[in-house]
Amino acid sequence: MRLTRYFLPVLKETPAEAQIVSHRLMLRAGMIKQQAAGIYSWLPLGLKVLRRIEQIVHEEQERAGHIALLMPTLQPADLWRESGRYDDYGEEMLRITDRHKREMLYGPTNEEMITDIFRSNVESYKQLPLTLYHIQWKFRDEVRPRFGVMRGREFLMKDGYTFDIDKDAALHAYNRHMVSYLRTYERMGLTAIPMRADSGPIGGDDTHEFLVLASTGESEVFYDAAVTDLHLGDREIDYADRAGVKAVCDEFTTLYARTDETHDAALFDAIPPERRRVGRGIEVGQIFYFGTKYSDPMKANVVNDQGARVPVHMGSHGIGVSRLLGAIIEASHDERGIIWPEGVTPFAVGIVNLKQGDSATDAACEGLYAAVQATGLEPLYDDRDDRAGAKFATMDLIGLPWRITVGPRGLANGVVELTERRTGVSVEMTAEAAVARLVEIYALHR
Ligand code: P5A
Repeated sequence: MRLTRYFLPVLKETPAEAQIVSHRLMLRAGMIKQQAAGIYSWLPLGLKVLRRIEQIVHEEQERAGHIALLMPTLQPADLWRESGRYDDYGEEMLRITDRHKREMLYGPTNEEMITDIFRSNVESYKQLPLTLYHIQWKFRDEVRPRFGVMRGREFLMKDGYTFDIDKDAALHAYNRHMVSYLRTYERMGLTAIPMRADSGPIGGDDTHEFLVLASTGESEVFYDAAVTDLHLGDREIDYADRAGVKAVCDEFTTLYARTDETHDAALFDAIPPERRRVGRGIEVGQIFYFGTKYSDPMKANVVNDQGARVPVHMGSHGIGVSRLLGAIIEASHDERGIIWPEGVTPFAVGIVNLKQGDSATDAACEGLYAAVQATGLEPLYDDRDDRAGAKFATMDLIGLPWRITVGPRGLANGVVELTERRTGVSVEMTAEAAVARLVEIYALHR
């Protein structure tokens, strides 16, 4: 993409309404525009990151054997009457009446609808286990929408639903989700810690939230510092291996890590004092096992191997896809702007032309632009006729992890400059070497 042909409405001023850094930077970098309280348009740069996050979520869900579908945003109220949640959900639910006076709602989550799909189509235990998920917009009429996409009213969620014949199988589905989520967050450059949590309106006894540590987080968290050293890395996971998947979950949930909802002071005090931490965290996902809470009232039964009809054991598993943009920025920025981890960056590299209009420099930039594209990576070429300082400021603000600077002086020596956004370290090399280096770097994030 050439910047002169792109739509990147960056703001010079810091927007007064934004209280936290991720909200400020998303507005300044021209990623989102607020349309009403907690409701945003996704401008091209914001949409690109959102799509990258979705892509990682899809890849990791498919890897775990989970199947994508797509349910609508609007749902009939009657389904929610069947589960008893229509009245329970309260004012957070946006209720709508259509022209035929039928009661509808904008879905805050999809347990009822997926249970309806299941009961209409699945008869036998032989069709289990089954995990269906989608990535779809949700609406929750939060009292205090704030912090930009972090607590929106309309927000994008990945929500997956598991159907199993018994509790053991359902807990394996729960564990599979925990591991697939750990992989998902790591690919986004995040450390998200699973913490025992409270189930709220979704229900059930077994539930973990995934928290990214950040001083601006809405949840208070208590943890053993050693949990922050745990990483999945590139180990192979066999999602069919119940014991193996459980062992990974045990590794990540044995050390103390809880939110204020489930905090236990006695257990916390048992941690060696130098490892005790109290902080704040951003909830980027939550998983639930709730047994037959929905399958019982909604009669989602299957025939078991004894020929009896039994309600299925269910769980639901969510990732805050749009919230993740805010969480990643909270975890990765400096005073000049965003620093995207390679896994989610909107463009692989920024190309800065220091002397637009100089034929040799323009030609070198064009050649580099084509060479990067030929590798399958996407460059953003700042081809504006502007000062070097202004170009660097834009690149730093929008946070591309790598920048190649091309100017007449370097070209006279046959080199360009490759700069890492995170460290600010610049290295001179030939244009070919810079492209080869980028290919190496991004191969690690596929
Ligand atoms: C699990 C999937 C559920 O709704 N039902 C389907 C279950 N869980 S949850 O914890 O309530 O939401 C899942 C994740 O969605 C994000 N989230 C939000 N993101 C932005 N703005 C909001 N108002 C908002 N509310 C929830 C969180 O990341 C949460 O973990």
